Amino acid sequence: MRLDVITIFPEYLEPLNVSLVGKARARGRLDVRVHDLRDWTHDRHNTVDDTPYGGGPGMVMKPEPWGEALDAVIASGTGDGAGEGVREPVSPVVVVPTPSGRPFTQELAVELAGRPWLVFTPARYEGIDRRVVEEYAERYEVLEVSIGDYVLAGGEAPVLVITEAVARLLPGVLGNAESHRDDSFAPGEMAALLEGPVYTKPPEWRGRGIPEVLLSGHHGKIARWRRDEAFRRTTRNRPDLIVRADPAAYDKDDRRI
Ligand code: 6GU
Repeated sequence: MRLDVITIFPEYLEPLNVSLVGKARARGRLDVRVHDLRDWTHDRHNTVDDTPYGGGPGMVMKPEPWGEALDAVIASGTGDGAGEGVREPVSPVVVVPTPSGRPFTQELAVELAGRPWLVFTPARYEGIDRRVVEEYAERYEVLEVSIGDYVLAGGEAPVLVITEAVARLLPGVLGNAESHRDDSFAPGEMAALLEGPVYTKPPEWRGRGIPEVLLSGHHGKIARWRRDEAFRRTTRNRPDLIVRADPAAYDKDDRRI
């Protein structure tokens, strides 16, 4: 999978060299390219923003640098340009992080993980001139995405969040292919339940033991205990998820006990 990020703070994306995403890059599962938006400005001050039409606080990112940057980056991967990003000419999904976007969910992460090429356009200030989204939506898939109901100063942190959620779903990135099958929020029979508590060695720590059932070796009982704990935790932390849960799905395993 190829990821391009166009930003005025390339250094903000340094964490993409670390941990899971960094390893995915080192292993060749991810081709990440970070670009400085100011490379596509032409004035002495490398201006990327201006005052909003209609007035109001803050600044708006100018359309011209974004247009030139997106044209150059997209051309480098579609066979129209000098670079060769991807083997066959493919179309990118342009991901625009914005608090006004559609919610980023595990379902959307799964969808994006199935795409060959994502181009991120994290903005600062009050966002990007609307015409940029209009222009590229005519030629490409453009997704405006929010990572939650709060306002950040820019889209770079959301790019890190989205990239990590997507990268860990790519084949061969997580050590254990099974380990995201029962993630909290994973589509499937445990959908809409948070994961319960986990334990490892030592069997006693500061006087605290391990739930007996986990030492029983009884897989059916362990599965039911985990399901019950997941329900308990979800009820406490995310009651909104419980109303969407299908109790029959969670009881399915009971006859094995
Ligand atoms: Cl994607 N961007 C910004 N600036 N703030 C946010 C966000 C995105 N998602 C939630 N808050």
